[in-house]
Amino acid sequence: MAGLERCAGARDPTAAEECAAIGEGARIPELEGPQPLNAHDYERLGRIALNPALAGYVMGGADDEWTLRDNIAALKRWSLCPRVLADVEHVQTAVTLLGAEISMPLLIAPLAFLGMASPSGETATARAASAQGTLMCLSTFATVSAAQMAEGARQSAFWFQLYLLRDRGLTDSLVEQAVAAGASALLITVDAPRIGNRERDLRSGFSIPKETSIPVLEDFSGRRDLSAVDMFKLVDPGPTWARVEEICALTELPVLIKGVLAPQDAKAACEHGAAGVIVSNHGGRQLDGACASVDALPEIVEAVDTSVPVLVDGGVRRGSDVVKALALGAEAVLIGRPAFWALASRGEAGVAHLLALLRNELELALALLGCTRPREVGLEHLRRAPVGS
Ligand code: FNR
Ligand code: LAC
Repeated sequence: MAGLERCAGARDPTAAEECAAIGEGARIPELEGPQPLNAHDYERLGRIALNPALAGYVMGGADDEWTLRDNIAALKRWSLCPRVLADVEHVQTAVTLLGAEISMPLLIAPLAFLGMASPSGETATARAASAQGTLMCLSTFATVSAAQMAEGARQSAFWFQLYLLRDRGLTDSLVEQAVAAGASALLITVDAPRIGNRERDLRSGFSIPKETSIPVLEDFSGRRDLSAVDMFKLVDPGPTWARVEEICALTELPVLIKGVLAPQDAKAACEHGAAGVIVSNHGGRQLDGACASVDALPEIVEAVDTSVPVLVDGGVRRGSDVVKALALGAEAVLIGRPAFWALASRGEAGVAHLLALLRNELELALALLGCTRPREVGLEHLRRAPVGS
């Protein structure tokens, strides 16, 4: 499809205008059309590639979207303080996380319904992540089962994201299926006992067409188009840490708890068997007014005191955002929406390209900061940006 002509036919006029500004730039052979240079370009392309209701589901947050915006703003409230003459001829981005080496401290967060962005959504995303030396987290609300994804994305390491469902037998069987399919970690999302109030979806009538396969629903008879609210009726609002312990006892895999903002909960996660904590407010999609995830990070890092790795997500769009998260004590970050946009606009090649762009940005940010590897970044590299900046 011709790039800029495609922008002209876009369904979202603002996105079309912004997309035209991307221009042709340096060409990436396997990508047609406007050449994205960064995650923002992918957002513009993704917004025109998807129908408005699905694009709204992806970009949206809860209520007035304060937390959604604050995730981005909070990263900008920090500025970087580089060191010089530090011999940065050889900079490497690879890190070891839970015993496995990945090419950079950046993973793809769990994202529901990736098959609505591109026909082989989850599989393509897993392959792209693996090709770039990192991994993706497969959502409970994926459009393929863990076994199907593993079949299509052989050799691709992945983590499995678990929602604690009302049906405990089904929840346990999801864990078994993920283990059998070769997941290398589980992450239990705990910030969504109910779905947040997403008014974009209410206005647009966003729904998951009945033709879209959602394996976790396969037992449901009389399937119709479903809203995200319908999907969350599967999720148990009742579990406590005891249920986390039960899940930990089901598997040898490391279990991480995703969606923690309070240091007390991070401590509790460690006490109840978690192998890691993911500081997250679900990309601003749950409790609006919740603090930005990077603002919650330092106290959580202090609370767990190196006993387990702390990861963070929300608003990461640049390599310089990654180094800020590292400086605040995160071992790695996850990206959500940018991967959805890249998949929607350019499929597997787009996701791989987005990850390559972010890794290059990270490598450059490390060099310019005076660091040769991610672990060298520390609080000494951060300053509070002047108020109002
Ligand atoms: C999500 N997120 C999410 N989280 C989760 O634990 N299970 C899931 O199925 C989903 N699904 C999902 C769909 C879409 C469209 C979005 C945008 C987000 C939350 C996700 O894992 C992550 O926490 C945020 O997306 C991170 O914020 P950014 O990077 O999108 O700003
Ligand atoms: C979301 C889910 C599915 O945020 O986690 O839409």
